[in-house]
Amino acid sequence: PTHPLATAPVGMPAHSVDGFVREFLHELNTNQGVALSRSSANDQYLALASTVRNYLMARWLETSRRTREAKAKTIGYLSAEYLLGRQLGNALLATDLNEIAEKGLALCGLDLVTLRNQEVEPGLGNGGLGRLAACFIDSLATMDVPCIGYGIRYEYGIFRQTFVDGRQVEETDTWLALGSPWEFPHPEASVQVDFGGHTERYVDADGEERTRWVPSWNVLGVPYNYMVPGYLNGRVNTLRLWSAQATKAFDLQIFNAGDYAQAVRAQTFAENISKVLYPEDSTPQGKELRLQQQYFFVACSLRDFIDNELEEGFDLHNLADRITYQLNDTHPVIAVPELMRLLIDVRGFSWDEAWEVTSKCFNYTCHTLLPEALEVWSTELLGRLLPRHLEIVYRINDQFLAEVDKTFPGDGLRTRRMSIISEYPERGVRMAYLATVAAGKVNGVAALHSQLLRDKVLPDFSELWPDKFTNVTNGVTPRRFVKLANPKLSDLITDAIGPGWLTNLERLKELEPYADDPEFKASFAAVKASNKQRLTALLKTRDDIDLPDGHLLDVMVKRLHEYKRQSLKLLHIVSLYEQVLSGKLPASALTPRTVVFGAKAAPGYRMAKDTIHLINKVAMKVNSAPEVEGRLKVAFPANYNVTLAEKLIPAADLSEQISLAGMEASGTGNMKFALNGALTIGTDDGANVEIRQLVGDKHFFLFGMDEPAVTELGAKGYHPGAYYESNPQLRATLDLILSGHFSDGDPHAFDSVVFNLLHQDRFMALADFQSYVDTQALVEQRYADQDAWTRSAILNVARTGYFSSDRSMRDYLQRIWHTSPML
Ligand code: 26Q
Repeated sequence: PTHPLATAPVGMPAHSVDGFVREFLHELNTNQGVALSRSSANDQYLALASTVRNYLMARWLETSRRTREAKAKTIGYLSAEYLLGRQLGNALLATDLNEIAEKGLALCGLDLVTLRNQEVEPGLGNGGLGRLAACFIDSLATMDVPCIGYGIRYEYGIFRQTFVDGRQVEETDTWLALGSPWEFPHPEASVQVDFGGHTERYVDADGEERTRWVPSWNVLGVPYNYMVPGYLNGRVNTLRLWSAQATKAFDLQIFNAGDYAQAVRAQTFAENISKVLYPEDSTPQGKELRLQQQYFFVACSLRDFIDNELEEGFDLHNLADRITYQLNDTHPVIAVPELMRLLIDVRGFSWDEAWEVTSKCFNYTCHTLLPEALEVWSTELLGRLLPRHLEIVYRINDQFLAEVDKTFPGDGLRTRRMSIISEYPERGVRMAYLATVAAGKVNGVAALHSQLLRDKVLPDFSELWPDKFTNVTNGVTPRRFVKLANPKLSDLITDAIGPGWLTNLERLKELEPYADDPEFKASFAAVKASNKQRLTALLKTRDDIDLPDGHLLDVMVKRLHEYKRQSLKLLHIVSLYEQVLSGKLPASALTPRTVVFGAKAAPGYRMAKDTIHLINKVAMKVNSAPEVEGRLKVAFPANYNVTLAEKLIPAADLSEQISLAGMEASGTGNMKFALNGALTIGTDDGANVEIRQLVGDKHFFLFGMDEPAVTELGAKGYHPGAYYESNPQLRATLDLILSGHFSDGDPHAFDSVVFNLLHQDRFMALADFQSYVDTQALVEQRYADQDAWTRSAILNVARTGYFSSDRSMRDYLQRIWHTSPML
């Protein structure tokens, strides 16, 4: 280019109210094509989003230029889910434009909060794992680390939950319907992805035996780029989500055969691949479309980096110098044979050369301990969809088992145990084993989980490769979950310890002395009260729920799953209610408490859906019972999501983290609550263990069996019925449910939930019941002393800075990725 502007750094819009108004009106007029006076709230939101986006644009382009020029090592975060939450607030925060936007919009007669509420959050994830990915990419951008997040642009994210007669009903999530101002499609950079067919051997020009994959169909992956702005640091990384489209060749072929309708159907078939997020989050079904999704986004992502991010002529033997792929659970593990295939079949590498590179490029994070949550793909399906990849997996397995045999000669039992290929109930590929064999490092997501991963899930592997296993405790981004969600607390913290803590969260320690400062305590309590009022207003308009004033706000929000034990929380509620009803306890003895649930059930998970129904029925009864009026209330707002979390968590007094010990890999909600000054009632599970260690026993309500006790009880034989027989209060509680009291006299309405608890109770809710209700009584005692409670709440904030995802990222950088921020 010869024009001077063509090579100059991209201009940045001015940081002034006037400039902002000009840009905003320009966007409204030219992008939305409306005058301010005729514009809808959605027009205004879209124009505002574009305005903020434009402020980030120059930095985005500059980030990408600098990263290429420096040939810096990039983190390729491979995740099937990103649960991002709303973008506008975060973009305003990252650019320091909040005040300017507020003033500018006011000059236009508009209200920033109203416009922010127009945004529909991109719910491209199920829960913890997807939200973790969103926190991690936020932290990497903020820490100036080059990262590309790779994933799928689902047209429909996690379903919208409604309740009909207390039962969950799912509606499609049409997050794209009103426009999506945060994405940049790049159809010109589309990638072709092949499927099906067969493989062939042939001899190449050099006389080498080679393999060729002859696929039978293909689709196009269209990249959509999203900005990932660092906090006030000028870095803007990229999240690249792939959308599936029919290829020209694909429909032309059929079209030419004269079948127009068939060609259109083919289009639909291709586009189905990125149509919808699978809403199961722990018992994955081996569905073909799900495997198509996984291979689709992984194939696009590997090709994208090699073809577009590396300079021409780059020697792929050195690929590991330029990228390290993080496998977010097993969902992207098909990337391992895909990279092998690219190197061997396309680039002409030998097997050993390809393995040398591949085994340096991947690391694997495991997020579960539940055996049924480990992905196994049948070889029948894999061979049909990706025949070449199955061959490669077999060979990886052969070489791996040969290595096992060398280390443990003649130990056939062990080789069978460790095989990547399982033989029962059908022949399948154990994706966690494949990931472990290929990865440089394998990590769990909290200290306890990583230990159990070594000891119980992958013991043979940790014996073979002890140094491969490590822990990185999860974290959450304080930008979204403290600053954006809790501006009042953030101001209070800054008043006390000065600025800078938001990117150095361990500095919250400096708050410790303030836990004994009466003035600070009063302000802290006032912030909590104000957050409760904000929540009260929201729930009134959002759900027509009335939150009473002055209650202990007891919150349990997370996916509905038996191992998380929402049913145990429910038994506590019913137990309190039953005691008042039967006159065992005067209502006046209850600490006024509102329990808030938020939970989606996987649509095919019967027990989870029945539990939601039961919670809603109990809520209806309890909330209208004069006996507990003003003392006990249950609220279950539908469709818990990131947006609601941002309002709920800062208002909570008590955080419920009551999974059976050894079941919750980490939990990250637990961290968000503690950082916002809620006290935790929790088992010795996941990251609760570390939270309790940091905040101290006096400021954490521990109950229930620990993991060794759970294992012991399981070994000796667990009989839930015995607890029912021997514990009169538990019996009265379950009997009240069985009496039909909550189901208009129908005694069988909740048989599935109650009989499951009585006869199976896989997650031992009945065993932990007494300990739980006893500990809840301690909660009430402590809450009665508001001063002591507030002191504990402040210490929870002061002592949990460790749970910043910035710290998690530092751990990954030092111990797994071996790279550092760009200067
Ligand atoms: C897999 C295959 C097919 C269909 C669905 C899935 C699937 C999807 C999502 C399986 C699992 C998930 C999500 C798992 C998850 O969210 N795990 C949580 O991860 C958090 C972050 O590490 C932890 O804090 C939680 O403890 C863990 O439950």
